[in-house]
Amino acid sequence: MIWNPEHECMNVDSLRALQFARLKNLVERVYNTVPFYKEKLDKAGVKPSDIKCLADISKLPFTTKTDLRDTYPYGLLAVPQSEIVEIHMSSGTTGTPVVDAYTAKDLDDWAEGMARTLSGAGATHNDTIQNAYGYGLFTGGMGVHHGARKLGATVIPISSGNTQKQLMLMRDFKSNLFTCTPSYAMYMAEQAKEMGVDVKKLSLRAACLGAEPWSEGMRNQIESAWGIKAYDIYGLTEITGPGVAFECEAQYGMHVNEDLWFPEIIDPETEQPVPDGEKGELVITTITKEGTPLIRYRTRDITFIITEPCACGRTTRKIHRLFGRTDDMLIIRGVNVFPSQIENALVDIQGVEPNYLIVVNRNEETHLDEAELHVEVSAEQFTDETKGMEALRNTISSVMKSKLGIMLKVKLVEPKSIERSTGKAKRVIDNRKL
Ligand code: DLL
Repeated sequence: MIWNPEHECMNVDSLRALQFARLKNLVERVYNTVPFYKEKLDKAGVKPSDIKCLADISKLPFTTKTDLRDTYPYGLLAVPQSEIVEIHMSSGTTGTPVVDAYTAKDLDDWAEGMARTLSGAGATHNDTIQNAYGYGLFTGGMGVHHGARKLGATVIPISSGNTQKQLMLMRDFKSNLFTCTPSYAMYMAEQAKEMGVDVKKLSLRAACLGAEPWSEGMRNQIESAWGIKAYDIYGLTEITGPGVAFECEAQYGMHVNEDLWFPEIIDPETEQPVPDGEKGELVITTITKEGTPLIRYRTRDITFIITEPCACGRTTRKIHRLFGRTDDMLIIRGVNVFPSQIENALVDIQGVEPNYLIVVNRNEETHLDEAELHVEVSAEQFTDETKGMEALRNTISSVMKSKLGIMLKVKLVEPKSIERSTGKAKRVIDNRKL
């Protein structure tokens, strides 16, 4: 179902005109109200009046995560604090959180983005949505919640974890759709099997999964384990949260809610825009945001704009499933490796689970990087017989060599020995002191 045909199926010229009007208004607003932006634009020699068409967006300077940290907590507010009704934040590696502050109108836009997202997965006001994203400062829980309220569905705010109760409520309240990270969806299915619960007998039709990279292979596994359709959804705290982009029934690429969040793809090195269809870093401008608007925010996420029109009828542009983040990319002996590539390769190998951990060390003597890939063997395959395990290890090694171009030391570990996550899974332990 298309939640908002007026905006989601808008004539493209009208959509560009709307985006331009909103962009112009945004630049004027922040220039006049946020000293940080006035300084940034002055330094770049750009005045709001220089924005004469949508393409002029490329004249504007980028905003980065460091800018957000440097202005913590409220340095980017574009409205009086009395107008802020909710805040969220995420903490990253340095510990200083990045903050997103919302006015009532911002919450409404967020709910709109999420209502479109849930509708994209087929949800209607008749459905019961079990929300297993974490509630709190993380945007997953509240984002789905606001969207489900707008849709008029019944929302079960169970939050993440407590798998036994998740399964019980799915059964008792006949949940039709659930939302969580892909790794938690896998884990729940695994637990259900152990508890003797047949999840295919539940009333579930679909799941909206995101907040971490996952692969097509993982999608297939989740869909067949649950007997549902699994949809990819995307967003980030800085840019409001989930609801920025979502998959429709075509399940190929995520429609960006671009009347609210304007996307660009740039080459992360040269910082120049790349043509549609070419991979690069996603940059987003929050064209309607009031609380903490962001101009040309560098997401660090790698994707491309899909050029073919979508059969679903939406005219909003789609981004491809994410390839990873520029800052999660491991450079092992000069070769760029994304954890999601490893997952993609693993799902095709018989006898292993897509549960893995990459441990990277730097050899003290040779100063070379050594990556060890810990892979869980499936319960059916696991034996004490060394020959069989040795053969499996060799298979994984050679698949990695041919798909990633590097030799990884492979360590097979016992079924269920890699820590499970009810939120975002941790895939990399980097012990290098870089
Ligand atoms: O993860 C928001 C969210 C919640 C999205 C629920 C989807 C569902 P953050 O914690 O700020 O916000 O993390 C944002 O997670 O920049 C991506 O690197 C990654 N990410 C989010 N969705 C996807 C996805 C939420 N579908 C960061 N595929 C983003 C791959 C994703 N990576």
